[in-house]
Amino acid sequence: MTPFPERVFSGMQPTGNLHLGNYLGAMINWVKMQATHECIYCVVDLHAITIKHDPATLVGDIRELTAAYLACGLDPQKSIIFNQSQVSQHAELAWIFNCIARLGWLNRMTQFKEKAGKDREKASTGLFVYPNLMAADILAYKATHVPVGEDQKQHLELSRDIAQKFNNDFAASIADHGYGEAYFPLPEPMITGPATRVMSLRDGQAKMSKSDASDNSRINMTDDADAIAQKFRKARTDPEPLPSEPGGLEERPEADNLVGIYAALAGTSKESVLKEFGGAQFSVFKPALSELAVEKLAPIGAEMRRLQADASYIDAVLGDGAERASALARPVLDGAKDVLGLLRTRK
Ligand code: AQP
Repeated sequence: MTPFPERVFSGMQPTGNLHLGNYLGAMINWVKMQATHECIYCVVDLHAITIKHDPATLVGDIRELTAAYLACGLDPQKSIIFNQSQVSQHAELAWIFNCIARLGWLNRMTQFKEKAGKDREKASTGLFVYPNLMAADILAYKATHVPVGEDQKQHLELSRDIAQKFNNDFAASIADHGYGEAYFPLPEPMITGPATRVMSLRDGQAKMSKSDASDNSRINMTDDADAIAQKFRKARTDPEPLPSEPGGLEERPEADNLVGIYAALAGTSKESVLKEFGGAQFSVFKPALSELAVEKLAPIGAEMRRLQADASYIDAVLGDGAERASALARPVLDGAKDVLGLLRTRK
């Protein structure tokens, strides 16, 4: 396979309610990767319109998510930060991928089934082909590494299948155009955050999620100290004290989740959390967890509020990022068109 230079791409939807799972599962990793890689971080607003949305709030949600990126430590000098709809190559490449991906592949996507719910016939076709747009987001930059939470593993596999099929189906044309053996890399999922699957505070079997109707199920990045303490106080648990070894968390999903959150926030392991709290009741552990969460999240929330008050700064970051992203994506899309045999008369 042609070697591709390492490049990181990831994104989040501006659908509000950014939560601790998004932070621990993805964002923490994104920040770290800036030190070692060329990184591109996108606010994927075209994905946000695959479900019912309110045009009156979307712009604010885009700015809020951008403020969260910056407040968590993404640096627009080091990384490219932009919103997807300002770089038209994403949508164009997604159309090409609509013609590459097979219906059977998309029919297997569990996230579509969950999000479409019982009334699948009423889901938008955009929601169905969402993974093709995600593949385009990544491959428009020939990105090689994609840091995400565990729930995105299946979509990443589909991105790899699309890249592989494009490379196989058009191998001769790819070689004729001087691109060697492969036009697109097979992007690697990086599911390596401190907590790749943070669970709901109300149900240890369900993922913490933006769309859960219960706000008590998640810690939002904008929650204040009182809300955080109240949500952890109300978090579902069992009546047993904490065990002193991680093995004792098996069959105790709620306890396992809270210990995992503590470990991720403290930058340590579950084992060392249990060394400290083994034998303790939740009445002792939950306040300690709240205190730690407030210590880590309050500065981020405050910085988000400060940045959000300056919409022109946020817009300038996104505008500059979109220019830089377009400059990278344009030749990739042009090359894909050449490989497909489409005629380009405009430079
Ligand atoms: N609970 C989670 N634990 C760890 N990582 C998580 N992620 C999401 N939930 C958890 C990761 O965060 C990023 C969010 O990407 P997105 O905004 O495109 O996804 P989304 O579907 O809008 O966000 P949610 O929170 O998953 O909302 P729901 O469940 O309502 O659809 C991804 O990297 C994801 O893996």
